[in-house]
Amino acid sequence: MKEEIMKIKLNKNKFMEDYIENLQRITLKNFEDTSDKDKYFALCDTIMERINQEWRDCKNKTKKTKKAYYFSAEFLVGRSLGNNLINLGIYDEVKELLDEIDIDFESIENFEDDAALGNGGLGRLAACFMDSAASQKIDMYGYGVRYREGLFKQKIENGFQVEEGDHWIKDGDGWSIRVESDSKIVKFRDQTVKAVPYDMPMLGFENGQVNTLRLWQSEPFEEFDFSYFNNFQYDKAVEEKNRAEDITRVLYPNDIQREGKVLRLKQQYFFCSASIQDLVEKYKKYFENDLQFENFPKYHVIQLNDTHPIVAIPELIRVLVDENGIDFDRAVEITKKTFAFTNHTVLQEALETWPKDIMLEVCPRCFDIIEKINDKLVEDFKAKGLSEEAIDPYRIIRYDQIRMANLAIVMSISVNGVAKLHTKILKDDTFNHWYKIMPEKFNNKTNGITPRRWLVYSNIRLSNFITDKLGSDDWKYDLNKLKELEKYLEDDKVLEEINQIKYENKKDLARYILEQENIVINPDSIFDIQIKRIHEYKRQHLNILHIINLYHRIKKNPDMNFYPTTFILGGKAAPGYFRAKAIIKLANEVARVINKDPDVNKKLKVVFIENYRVSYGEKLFPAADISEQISTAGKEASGTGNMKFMLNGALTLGTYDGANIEIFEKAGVENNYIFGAKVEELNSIRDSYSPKEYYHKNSDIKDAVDSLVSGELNDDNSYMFLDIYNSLINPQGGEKADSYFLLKDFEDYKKVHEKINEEYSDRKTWARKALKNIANAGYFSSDRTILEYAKDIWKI
Ligand code: 6GP
Repeated sequence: MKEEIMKIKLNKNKFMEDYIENLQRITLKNFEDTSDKDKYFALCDTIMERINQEWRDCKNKTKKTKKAYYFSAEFLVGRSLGNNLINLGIYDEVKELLDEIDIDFESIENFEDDAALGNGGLGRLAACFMDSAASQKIDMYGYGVRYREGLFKQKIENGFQVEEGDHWIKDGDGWSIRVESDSKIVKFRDQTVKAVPYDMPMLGFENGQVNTLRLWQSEPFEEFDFSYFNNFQYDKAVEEKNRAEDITRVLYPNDIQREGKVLRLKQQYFFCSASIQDLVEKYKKYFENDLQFENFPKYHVIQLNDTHPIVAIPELIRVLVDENGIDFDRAVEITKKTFAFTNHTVLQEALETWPKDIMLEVCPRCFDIIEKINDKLVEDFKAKGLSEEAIDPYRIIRYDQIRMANLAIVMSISVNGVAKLHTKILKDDTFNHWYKIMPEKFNNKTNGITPRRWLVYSNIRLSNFITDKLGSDDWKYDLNKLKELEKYLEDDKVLEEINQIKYENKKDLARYILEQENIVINPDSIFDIQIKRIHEYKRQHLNILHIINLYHRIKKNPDMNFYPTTFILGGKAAPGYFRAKAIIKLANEVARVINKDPDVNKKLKVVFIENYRVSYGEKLFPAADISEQISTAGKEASGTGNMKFMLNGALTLGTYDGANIEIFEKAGVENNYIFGAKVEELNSIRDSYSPKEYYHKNSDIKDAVDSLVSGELNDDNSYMFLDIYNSLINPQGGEKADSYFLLKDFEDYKKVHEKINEEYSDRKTWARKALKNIANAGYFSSDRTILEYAKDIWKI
């Protein structure tokens, strides 16, 4: 294995020469006069030149083998510079080289804007998969959208979230190549646009493999419509251009929640149509002499990342039938063998349905095709003697709504969930009717994360320590090797080193937080971190209610035995999700009150991170003692932040949910902190649950909940805290009280926090638990996940 691994050879002198030359050439400035921005872009260029040969080789090699195509509306890539240097195996060398000419690498790195072309888990998973596929030498191409504006930037003003645009490429894009000649025409009912691909190299880890992430940008079909110009209708010409560019102008900022807008379906159809055309066109070219569309699935498998790209299914049929003269039934058979579908959440509000009229407005031919598939399906069920009622859950179209997941399940070779429990819920509940008639399609692929970005790059101390202890860096290629670290479980010196590394990372984070948030935190305190999108099911408000109650208890009893703790929260709320924004306001208000209170602020600190994003995460994960994973059981499909924390030696404080369960399984329940009701219990009490009972019986719960409306906390007349209060015990307008069971789990959560607080002082035992977690994180490498997709689903 190792022999195959080939670093891109770095000829230091040549690199330096090229770099300086690029710098001066692209800026027309002398070296001394160049800015950080200039230096950053010249570095991108110099690296892109170095990988060009490998990239071309990968694009042109072994054309006639099966390849995987990952269709996703989101790729949350983050920054690329550091990661690319790591994967090329030249990170340290380049850093040194720049140092020699007095360039501070960190400020250049900080110049790069995150490519935030995704909302959260689903998009970041896609990016981890790109890294792992290349690192495992799997030919996988990503297809998506090149949003001009990525996920909004979050400002916190007076404790409220305020959204700002994220024009991430305003200064240029050092990592993409515009491939004009591969442009496609995409036709909507009311407009025709040009889809222009921008290719980003996806580098394997020290192996010479370069896969491609192809993102489509929407542009006017003809740059200027001269007929308008000739008629002096300039406005009209500009309007057309804007209308075309609108399609990929901005990423919809809803995570989980669907967005039933025409423009959203246009985005989906836009990138799916361009991508399908791309595949079919290339196929025809390569198989010119022996063109049989029956063989298309022998060479292509398309993985659909949730419901967003499902419209690619009717689009493939359309292209085969309308543009290549294939008979409809044959086209359906070919298509059925080509697609595979991943579901990423059981929350009903995410399962996309499109109203017939919207689909007719965007891509009428796709509606035709879906209708035919639906008719055939219903006919088959009727032939088998099923009643109308029994057929109902299977219908793709019902009451003029198109149920995209049903379309994907009928038309795919595989349906998978993203953690064991999640897949079980899909089978037993969400898609149970399908599971009953096609059990063989259903399978689990527990998520993973790339160890390159989330350990090698972001936690250099721990990474070097592991290499040192294991005597080689083989673990970077096979993360299961971390298991060997268990030989140090009883080695006091090594355990001390683990604590020391964590401590250094916490000092780094404290410095960064002081710089960014202007809050002083103490690296000797416990760092307890919850970072993820803000959502009721993730229960950040459980965390905050507990902090409020803790604050009150410390105030009442200043001598209470308590290990100083810093609670850190971060995450964005969808702009239209009032209650999630209320949770952000609450976190900031609680932080304000506690941090300024001299009675407690030596023991308790609360930080709300502004604008949490991939690059901020790279600083937070390495510095955590406690990883908060406290979703209502059954709601978090998997979670992947939980894996990043584990790999970096944090202990999980979590519910029996998503991949937490598998983390507990691998690292041992005794090395983590589990609390809360299991999904079976919640299912059994769902109808009888009364949060008021908990509220009245438990004085700590009452204390915390009442503080929402007591006047102690100020929501600036936004009624936000009242809204949270009502959601818990005083539901309005048909809503169910506390549907995420915060009050039910509160006492248990409080107890487990007490346990953590007590046990943290035994530093050696703590380090041993951290080591247990690190040593057993190998399973959660996305290398393992992607190999499972390749073997079980893609058969490549
Ligand atoms: C997320 C899930 O909420 C998260 O649990 C999982 O780890 C992640 O996907 C990757 O599988 N789902 C989404 O982000 C989403 O938008 C439609 O689902």
